[in-house]
Amino acid sequence: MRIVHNPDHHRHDARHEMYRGRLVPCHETPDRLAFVLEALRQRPVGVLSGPEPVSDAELRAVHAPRYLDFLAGAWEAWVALDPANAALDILPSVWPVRGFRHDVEPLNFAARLGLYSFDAGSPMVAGTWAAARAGAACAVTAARAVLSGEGSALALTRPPGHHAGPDFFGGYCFLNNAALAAQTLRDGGAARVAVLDVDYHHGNGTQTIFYARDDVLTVSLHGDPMTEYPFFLGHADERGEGAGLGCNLNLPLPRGTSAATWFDTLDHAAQAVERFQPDALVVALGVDTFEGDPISGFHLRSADYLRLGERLARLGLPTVFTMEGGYAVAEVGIHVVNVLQGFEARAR
Ligand code: OKP
Ligand code: ZN
Repeated sequence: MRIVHNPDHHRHDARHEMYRGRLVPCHETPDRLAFVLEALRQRPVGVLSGPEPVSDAELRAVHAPRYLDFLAGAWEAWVALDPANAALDILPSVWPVRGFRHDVEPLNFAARLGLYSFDAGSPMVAGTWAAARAGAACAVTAARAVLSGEGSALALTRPPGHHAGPDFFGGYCFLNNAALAAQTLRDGGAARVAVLDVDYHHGNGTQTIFYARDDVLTVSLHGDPMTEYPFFLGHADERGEGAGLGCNLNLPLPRGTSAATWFDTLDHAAQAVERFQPDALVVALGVDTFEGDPISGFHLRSADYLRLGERLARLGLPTVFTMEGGYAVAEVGIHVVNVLQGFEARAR
């Protein structure tokens, strides 16, 4: 397994996210990746490398140019408002809901920030763009490695990506690494690609990016959006639209779901992937399904991640993993490496 590590991830090191009317410490922290690297030192299940560059054209295959321009210039615009802002994280506080216009990009920075976001939990700092762009490069590099015959690869990166849509950030995500990997696989010759999202939270960004397409199947099993973040997407009746009708599958599960039920549901997800007959698979790998996760509600235990890896390997597909959530920080490394080890044991 090839493991493409983001050398710039630590530049995204925000302080606070808005929660219940207060600014609370971020859950999505640089030490999450440090724990994965440490676990990989103890169990070297793959070969580490850095990312190759990603082009603007590759980013634009998934994200809107005006959104990319906004992200690239956000920190400078923020500091231009007031030099004192350099000591503060960027958080949005106004959004264009139903009836407001999305076609006109305002000049005001707070308004542009709101136009391109959907929550106040995803702070940006000076290094966010550099970190996110290097993460996108990891995802594209991992996909290129799989295209050139390596059986599997992991984009070992943060911030995560699966909540980021064509032109919006949120849920700690700015660029959709799983979607970029899937698009790279498509452009490199894979006629059909499946994205399987096993993070606790619905992969709303990935769903939205591919919703009208029949060349990329998106499958997500996740906490029921009636009670779980991101709340406004992820229901079972969202099946795709137009040519993409039937190419999106959501498998929402109640908060408190056991590992046994979760694995039964994973089987349904895996069968849907098999029916689609893809040439390659992208796994949006969140390990926030762990029973000890501080913000999630499923009950997987550490050994279950070995089983997850084995089940994914049974699909027998060239596979790109992208690192998504997981906030029981000290266990994130064990769980990610368990998935890779289970995958490699079965794939061999
Ligand atoms: C990102 B990923 C907790 C509120 C939840 C958003 C969760 C984003 C999860 N105070 N905030 O899917 O792991
Ligand atoms: Zn998550």
